Amino acid sequence: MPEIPVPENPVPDSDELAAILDEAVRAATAVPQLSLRAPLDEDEAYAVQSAGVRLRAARGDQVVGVKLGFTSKAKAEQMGVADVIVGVLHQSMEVADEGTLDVDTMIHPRIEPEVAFRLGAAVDPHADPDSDADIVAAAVEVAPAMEIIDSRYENFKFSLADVVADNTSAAAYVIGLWRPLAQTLDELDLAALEVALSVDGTEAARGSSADILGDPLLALAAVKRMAREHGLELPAGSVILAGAATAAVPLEAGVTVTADLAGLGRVSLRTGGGAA
Ligand code: 0L1
Ligand code: MG
Repeated sequence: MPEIPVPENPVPDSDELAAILDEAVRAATAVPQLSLRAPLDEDEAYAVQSAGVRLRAARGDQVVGVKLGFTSKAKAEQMGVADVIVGVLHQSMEVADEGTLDVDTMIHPRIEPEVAFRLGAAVDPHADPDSDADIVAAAVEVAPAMEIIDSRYENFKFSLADVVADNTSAAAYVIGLWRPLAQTLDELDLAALEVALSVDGTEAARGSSADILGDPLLALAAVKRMAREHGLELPAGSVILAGAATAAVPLEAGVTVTADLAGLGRVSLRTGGGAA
């Protein structure tokens, strides 16, 4: 009888890979890059991300929105990528404005100032694929925001597929006061807001909302396209994090971090944790 060869290292499926990252989140312990264990293409990486979203949803951690990554030219060039990436925001990731985030629940968190939008109506990503008019009309509110990213990989080191599988490092977010988008656009040029990130009152990073795809409003079209390509839904109420306006800053315990987006407003959080 011919011998059937047994592969020495069978490629784990997306549920197994998602479980590794999920456990890394829950244990706040970094893991080796998935791509070192098995080569992943972009579709496989998004399949791992979706499997991770299902794991959280099965625990009752609802999906509340989406986020874009690699929206700044500098970060995209650094990663050698030509397109944005998309991740999923869960209810448990939300921190109230001026609230407290326990950094001991994270591995090596970093924080970045962002612009957030909220959809007042559902958008079908497959409707009118060449137009962004529906998502622009559905985006009724805008707010200053900060995202906390926390790569689940050792040394915050990853390939493009790794970071997509890891839900684009999404870990937490905080949103300031929502304002009506239409009125805000009459008063402000959303593409030219000066943005400052400070830690305990000392400036840690400065940039411009122009760093977000040239104009944060362009994130809406990008979100619709990425949702269509990667099977995400955009129900009414969805929060959209458009991208970072400065480089991300390491987040320590026992500090207050504030993002000031000139004209749009400010948002802040305190950090707890740091127990020896
Ligand atoms: O939100 C972001 O721009 C981060 C995307 C993932 C890359 C990273 O973790 O730095
Ligand atoms: Mg971000």
